[in-house]
Amino acid sequence: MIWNRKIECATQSEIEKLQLDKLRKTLAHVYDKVPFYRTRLDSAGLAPGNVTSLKDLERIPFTTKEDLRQNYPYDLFAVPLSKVVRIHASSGTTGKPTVVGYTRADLDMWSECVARLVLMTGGGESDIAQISFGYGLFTGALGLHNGLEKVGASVIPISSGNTERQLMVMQDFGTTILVCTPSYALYMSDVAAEQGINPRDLPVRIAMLGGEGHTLEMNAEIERRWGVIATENYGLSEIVGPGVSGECVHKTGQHFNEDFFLPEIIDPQTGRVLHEGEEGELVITTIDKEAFPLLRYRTKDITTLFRDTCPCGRTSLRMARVKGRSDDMLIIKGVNVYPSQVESVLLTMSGISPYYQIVLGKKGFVDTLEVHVELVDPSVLEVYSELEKVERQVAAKLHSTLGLECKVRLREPGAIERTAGKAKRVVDNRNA
Ligand code: DLL
Repeated sequence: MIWNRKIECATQSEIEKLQLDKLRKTLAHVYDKVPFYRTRLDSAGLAPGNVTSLKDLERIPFTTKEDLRQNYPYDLFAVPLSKVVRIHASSGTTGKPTVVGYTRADLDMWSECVARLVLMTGGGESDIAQISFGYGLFTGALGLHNGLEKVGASVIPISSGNTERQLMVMQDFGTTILVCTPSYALYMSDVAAEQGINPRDLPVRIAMLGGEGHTLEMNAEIERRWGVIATENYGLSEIVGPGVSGECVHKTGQHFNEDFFLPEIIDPQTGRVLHEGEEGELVITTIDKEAFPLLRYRTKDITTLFRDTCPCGRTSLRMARVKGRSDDMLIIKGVNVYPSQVESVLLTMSGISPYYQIVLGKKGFVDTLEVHVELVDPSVLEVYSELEKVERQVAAKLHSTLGLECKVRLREPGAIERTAGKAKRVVDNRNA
């Protein structure tokens, strides 16, 4: 399979024409089939037939996770269940999950999206892909699975966990593409080292990482440990799962599948639409889905969209690494901090490992921030003066970068919880 040059190298005006056409079809479809959207569009005074430009999108009200919850499980489906061939749900741990259905055509569209991402990382039919995301309601595993099969790779659906076995399979089956979260790639490399395996000696050549954010520094660390090219891909279950955007080998930002998903960036506070190049919350309208179309869905992910030439030749809109979720942004003593900023600082310091956790507390009425991070060499913990020195160095670097005083607690190797899925970076004890 080769990539879809017609779409991926289209001019902006060709794409916009296609987007408008698909948007109008989507609006007509949801207006007809989903009472929730009909009411919303009526109240905005927007009949689908009156949409004549992409600018009209701004007149459509946002859809939020709360709307999805209130229509649980199937009220936003735009086709009868007899046409739905797959059901997934969000990985949220609190409350009811959000439920997403796919028709056969939706699954084909999803595979196409993911196949593009695989091809742009340099993957293809001669690859052996080990999928170390959890199979189940989570979209990560099956999403990558179908896209990798579509390009003809040999897929190993191992799922997440049992890390020793993961390494054995990698070695024995000759895995060339590793698919997992960045946290799990990191953790697997530690377990490999414990077992006397140098991950660089394994046949893996590409790591397709997604499902959670990771900084450039963490990306470089994973590439160094594994001796691979590690690309990032992004998506969310409400929209499709993985396949919304992903990096090519040049890693100049994630190519956005804009012929399927129409993105906007808004100011998360006011909802005002921002220009390309400005940072804000990503909002997505699906324009090629049958079962579960979403209009102007607020992802809560903070990023930037931009357009410039990429050496790979693709002209698609690109998306910067996600800085964090708007609801993960910490406001400590009036300073805004994203966990990713802490990660960037920690990974540039020697002597400490990439395992960290941000612990929030309260002293009186004031929020406190502690950064717990593991040492590479546990003997530092035994020499108090040395321990204090390293803690002070890390705290000073965090202070100068974040503009915020925080306490650093160095921990012994292995003290911070490992994960085969998405890492829990923030522990909030403020209301404990
Ligand atoms: O995590 C879908 C996915 C799976 C994407 C595997 C890529 C690979 P959810 O469980 O619904 O779906 O979580 C979606 O995870 O809104 C982001 O906050 C975060 N996220 C996913 N990928 C990235 C990424 C899947 N590359 C939520 N960078 C999203 C930053 C990411 N955050």
